[in-house]
Amino acid sequence: MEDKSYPGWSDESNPAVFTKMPEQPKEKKPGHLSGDQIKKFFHEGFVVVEDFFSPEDLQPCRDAVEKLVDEFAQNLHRKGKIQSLHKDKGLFQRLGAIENEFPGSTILTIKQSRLVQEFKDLWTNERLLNAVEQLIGPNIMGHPVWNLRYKTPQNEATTVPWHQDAAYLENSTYGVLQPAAWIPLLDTNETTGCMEMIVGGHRSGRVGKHTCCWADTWYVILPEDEMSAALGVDMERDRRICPVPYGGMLLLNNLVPHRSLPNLSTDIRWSLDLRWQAPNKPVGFYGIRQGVLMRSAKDPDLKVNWDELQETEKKLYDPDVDEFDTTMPSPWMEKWEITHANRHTARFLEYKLKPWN
Ligand SMILES: O=C(O)CCC(=O)C(=O)O
Ligand SMILES: [Fe+2]
Repeated sequence: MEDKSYPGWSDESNPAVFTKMPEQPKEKKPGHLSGDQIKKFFHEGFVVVEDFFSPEDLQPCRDAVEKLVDEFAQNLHRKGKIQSLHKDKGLFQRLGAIENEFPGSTILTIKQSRLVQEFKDLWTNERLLNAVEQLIGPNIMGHPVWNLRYKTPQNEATTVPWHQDAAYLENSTYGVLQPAAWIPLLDTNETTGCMEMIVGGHRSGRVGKHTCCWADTWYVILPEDEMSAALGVDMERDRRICPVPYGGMLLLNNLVPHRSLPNLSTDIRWSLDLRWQAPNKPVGFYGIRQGVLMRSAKDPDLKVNWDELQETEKKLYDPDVDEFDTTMPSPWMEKWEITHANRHTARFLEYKLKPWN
């Protein structure tokens, strides 16, 4: 018997939202995807677009990450958590060395999640928004969930198990197309830990029953047998490992199941994931942040007001908590059955009782 008692469970099914291509822009614009690429996005649930970004688009992000890591190291050093600043190490090594000296550093960097100007520029990159317009139409809002991922070598906390992105958000988004661009800052492949996708896993228009949490992480999991039963996919036939070279991106929708593979290399696999959706639909981020309008058909000169992304009074984390706390209490922990409790779920239960929730 299907257990319907978890708040995340829904028998809603919205296949057309995720499989039907919208009307295409009349005029051809820089960055536009080919007809085949758009068809692939809607039919397979994702598409790898190689050679999309120039080094001028991505180098500022690499530099910004380097600066963020430097500031992070300086802070740990000042507070006596690390003895060495590891300044001799470059972008692909330094955070790994810091993590070795002060385990949990990788998690602390995510919790900071600072949206610096360079990431804003990439998110609103003209050519990228032209491509997004082909997927969702001319009114475009940036979705409040974005990540800089720093997959340090052999680190469990950054190996994301099978999931549909919708499982992390409120049920009100189960029928909202929210395309994501996954943009690596180096060549990614099976060794550095690229993504693995389930071709066509979005076609049923459903969200499978996820559970929480995987190992010592805050991630939800879509078990393989549930994926086959609920979404009608064949785990052996439909899985695809998706290497994405530097300069390329993987575009995916929020119902296609995917996971990220472990990083077996000695380099950090840095990537950014950015999302968009139509502005008149719910973003489903638990009232923590709203979206930010990036394009409006009515107002071609729209200036992006980044203040729209500011956190509301609801916080993801306790503002007074120890800055070196490495737990990630997360709102989706309430959506799914906790089949594996850990320090993150324990902290979530504790936080729920706090006044800002
Ligand atoms: O980058 C990863 O390891 C996982 C990314 C992911 O699941 C996403 O961007 O939706
Ligand atoms: Fe994801």
